[in-house]
Amino acid sequence: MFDKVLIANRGEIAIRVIRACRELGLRSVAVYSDADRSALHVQMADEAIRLGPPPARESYLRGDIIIQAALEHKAGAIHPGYGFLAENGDFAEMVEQAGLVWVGPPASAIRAMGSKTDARRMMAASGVPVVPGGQSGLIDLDAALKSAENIGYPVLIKAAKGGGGKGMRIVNSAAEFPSAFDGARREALSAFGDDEVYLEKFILGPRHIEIQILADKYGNCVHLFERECSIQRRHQKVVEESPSPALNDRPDIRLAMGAAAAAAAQACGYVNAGTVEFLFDPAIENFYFLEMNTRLQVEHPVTELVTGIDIVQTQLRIAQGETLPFKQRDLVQRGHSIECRIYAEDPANNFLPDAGRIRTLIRPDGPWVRVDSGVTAGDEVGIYYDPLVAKLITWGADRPAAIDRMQRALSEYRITGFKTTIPFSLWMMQQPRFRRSDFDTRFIEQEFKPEALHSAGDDGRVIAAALAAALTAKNGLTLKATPPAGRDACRDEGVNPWKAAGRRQAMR
Ligand code: MV4
Repeated sequence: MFDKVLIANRGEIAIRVIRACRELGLRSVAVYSDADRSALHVQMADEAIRLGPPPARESYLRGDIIIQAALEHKAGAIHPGYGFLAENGDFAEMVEQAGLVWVGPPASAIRAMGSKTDARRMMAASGVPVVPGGQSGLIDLDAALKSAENIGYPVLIKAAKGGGGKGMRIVNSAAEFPSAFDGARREALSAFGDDEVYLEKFILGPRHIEIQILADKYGNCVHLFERECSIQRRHQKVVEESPSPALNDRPDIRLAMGAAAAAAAQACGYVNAGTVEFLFDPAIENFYFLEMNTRLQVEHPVTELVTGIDIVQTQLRIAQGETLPFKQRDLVQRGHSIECRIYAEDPANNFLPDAGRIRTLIRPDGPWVRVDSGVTAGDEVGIYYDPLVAKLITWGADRPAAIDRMQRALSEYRITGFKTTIPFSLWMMQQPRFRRSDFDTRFIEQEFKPEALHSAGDDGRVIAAALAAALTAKNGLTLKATPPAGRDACRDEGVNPWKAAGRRQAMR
């Protein structure tokens, strides 16, 4: 049906899709902005096309140029990855109107789930549990106040076109309501161009658990079980895992959530890969539909490692018109998988985004360790795009084994040139509450103090980086040096960066 795929994305996810294409014998076409001219995804693809200047508006968001490029280069399909144009219903429609295959859900499903109020209504109508609240969008204060009284405080005001936590307001009493309502509407208008908001009962201390689904064009739909995504910071996920330890002694809830997700997908005529997000209230063991993400997600690898299903390959096969190659009864969760997102941010300084050229890059390796990365030594990590530089994923026979392996892998990881969240992830893996699965979406704000990363010795990373920097300066090495630059510099001096003082302390 198609034998060449244009990947309308960059970084690690573009590479992830290129790899799936190659494994399936499909040719790949990369696109790039001027900032990414020599990026890894451009080198790895069979062909590459320049889009425009670095800003996303002038490059990765230029749907018109991307479709034109696909046609000119005779790609038969477009895979959007995540972000950029992935959840743009108009773009999905334009792709198909151009006679290309869209490797994603129908534009109608993207649009249906883009309106949180429509999605809520649709889910409630198909028997999927939703958070108690109003069934429609609100613009009238008196009606909203009445609705809030009915629901009972605390209530949460959310933007109808929102998602990802922007424009939400918690309201504890009627007295606070009017100003919160105004504020939420103003924020919704400026962020999403629409001031419609709606109300939900505020669930205190929930866990965020989501279900991966796959649906083909013939009405077959399966779920690939759940991912635990409660470890977030300002609505940015940091650690994800599968299965969710919150459901380990509740296989009945896991089953019900999976069935609800498949029902949700079927309710909106879903095709391809998608994720249904739920809030799980551990206090009463209830779960509620939150929203549906109509794209491949960043954290898909943990599901791949516990189910053995290649989600991206399956996306491409579904788009080719194949029927799902497995049934629900063929699918099981085996062992445990964890992902740590590695961001170019300084965790000791309020996670401020950092930028710079990668001087040293040593990736962890070894059994049951996977690194999905979009960068290589010498690359400039800039300010134009998402600060995610890599995802480190481990698998273990059980959760403690996966966490121990993650800790081991994190302790091997060396990135210098800018600050990363590696030390933060290392801190997280050592937290007793994390290890006990005693956490909810508030964990980081409750437990993390930047001082935790300044503790004596840390893990030698600082020492190795300082040594590498000093020696690089002394020897006048060019910074474009191949990966072992920093390490060889250390080794020349008889210093082993893994044995630097204090590193043992970081290990449990
Ligand atoms: C909620 C909630 C509590 N009660 N809805 C945040 C992102 C958006 N997708 C929905 N979010 C929430 N909705 C009700 N009725 C708490 C959150 C929330 C949250 C959800 C998932 C993961 C992290 C979170 C952090 C803060 C708040």
